[in-house]
Amino acid sequence: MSHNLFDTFAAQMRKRADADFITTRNGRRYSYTDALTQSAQLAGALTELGVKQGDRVAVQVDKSPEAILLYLACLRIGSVYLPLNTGYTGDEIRYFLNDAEPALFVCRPKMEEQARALAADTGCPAVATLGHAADGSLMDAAQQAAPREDSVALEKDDLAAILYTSGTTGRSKGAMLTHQNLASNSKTLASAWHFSADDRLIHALPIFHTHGLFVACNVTLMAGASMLFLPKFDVDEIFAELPHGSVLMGVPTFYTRLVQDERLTPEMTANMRLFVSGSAPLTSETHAAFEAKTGHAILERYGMTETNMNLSNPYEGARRAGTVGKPLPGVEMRIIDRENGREVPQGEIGILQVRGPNVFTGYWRMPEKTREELLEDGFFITGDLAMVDDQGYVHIVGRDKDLVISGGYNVYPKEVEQVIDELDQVAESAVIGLPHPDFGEGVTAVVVRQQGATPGEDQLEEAAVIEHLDGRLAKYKQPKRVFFVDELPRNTMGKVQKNELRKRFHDTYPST
Ligand code: MLC
Ligand code: AMP
Repeated sequence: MSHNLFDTFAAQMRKRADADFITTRNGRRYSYTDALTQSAQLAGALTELGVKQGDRVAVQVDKSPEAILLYLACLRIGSVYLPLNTGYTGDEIRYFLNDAEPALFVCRPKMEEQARALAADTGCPAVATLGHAADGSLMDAAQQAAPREDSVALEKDDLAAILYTSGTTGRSKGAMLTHQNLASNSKTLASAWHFSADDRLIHALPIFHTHGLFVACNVTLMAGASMLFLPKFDVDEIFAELPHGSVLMGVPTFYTRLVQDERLTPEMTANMRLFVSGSAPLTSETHAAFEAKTGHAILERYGMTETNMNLSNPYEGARRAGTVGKPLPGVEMRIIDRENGREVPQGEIGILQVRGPNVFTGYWRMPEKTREELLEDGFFITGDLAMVDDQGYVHIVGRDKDLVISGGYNVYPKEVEQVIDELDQVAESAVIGLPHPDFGEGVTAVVVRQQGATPGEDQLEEAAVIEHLDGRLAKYKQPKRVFFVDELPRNTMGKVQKNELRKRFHDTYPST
């Protein structure tokens, strides 16, 4: 029996043949039959471009239905889908191409020249383009290609995708996700959240991360439901679609923006059956305000790139604010005391570890990193601090890892610090996350100037630091503010005390 995830989806696609799979606000529509035929055409194009089973296909394209068809085409031929944030700069992309050695790099038409140069530098043999209006050389090739109606037979542990997550050392790690990882999690979620063919998901997330790609699209495919694709989150477009949708999935910033709008009412959301939040903590205040304004309790769940979704509040039963619910069926969890490595008693805080068919197989070509985080008994160390309350609900109370989550995007301080430290006038820097009313946490840099730099015209200022980062790091990683201090606070071991900095600059981004 083949474990190709495409086959599971294809069974639904054939059943739901004429039904909408993806529609857009400007009138584009792909039925499930279209998804079958066009993914076969794209699979044909991939084959003609030289992509084989096991090859990586790096994809940095704008959000479009065709990008999802490309993902399906990759599954069909057993190649490994490798989506990249559209915000990544050339330097960032170079790293991923070098590391993953893809057989093909699919880019936006306007980036073709730069992409070809990067591909040449990194030894990537082929480049194709895909635009948001179904344009580009990949779509041309798909029209001419002999379709591949088949799907290759695969084992459970064959890779379906590699998603890069930033690393604490500043080097991004490619999380290897198998067909089984994705299949098991999407089945579990579709059932836990009562997805059916009648659902219409309002899709406003980016499609290069777990949330918008796997949670949203795989669950839709698993249920034979349909999705309305919005290019990005836009409050007006959400309100235009809420009366016609049934489910919305979002990061907390979606909900903090929606609750501030007077259009959010029970009538506006009367057609909706479910609002899901994840990727970052949803505050109890936002949960309560949303419920007060709509009558809907947001369902908060917890996941990671490496594991897909692990914990969820219940569909039926209390969805408790400030908690991420309980382990999903098939997922095991334990909370470990960092000092003695033992499980903590209920009610105490420790490091959350998870195990299950959803958990990845390791980091691409990083066996040591894999061993550090994925234990021999199969448990994965999430790096999040958690506590189970007396009703069995899990609270994520903090992070044991030096990570900032801004608007649902992860930013590893080390990566930003390294680029700031390249400046001659910088002695050292520390990047921290501070409470931010819109993004949850705001990336903030605290910089020590080189000694000898005297106040005056040449002195390094905030704008020059930001300017240096611009073009080197994706916009969302760039600090919203930069502060200068004479020295960084350190503990007796010489380690920078980021907690002290977080206290000192706590009120940098006041709520308005
Ligand atoms: C945009 N900007 C951000 C930002 N998004 N800055 C910090 N953090 C972010 N997340 C920048 C813009 O470039 C712009 O800069 C300025 O901030 C204001 O932009 P905006 O117009 O307000 O942003 P918007 O386009 O509305 O985007 C905000 C957002 C978006 C929250 C809607 O970031 C988003 O869709 N986030 C979702 C991320 C996600 O999918 N995470 C899932 C990861 S998977 P300037 O200077 O040009 O004005 C995962 C696992 C799991 O975590 O459990 O799900
Ligand atoms: P990523 O590496 O982008 O997949 O991000 C995973 C991280 O997002 C987790 O380790 C958590 O720190 C965080 N996260 C995801 N969902 C939640 C949630 N509901 N509450 C708090 N943190 C979350």
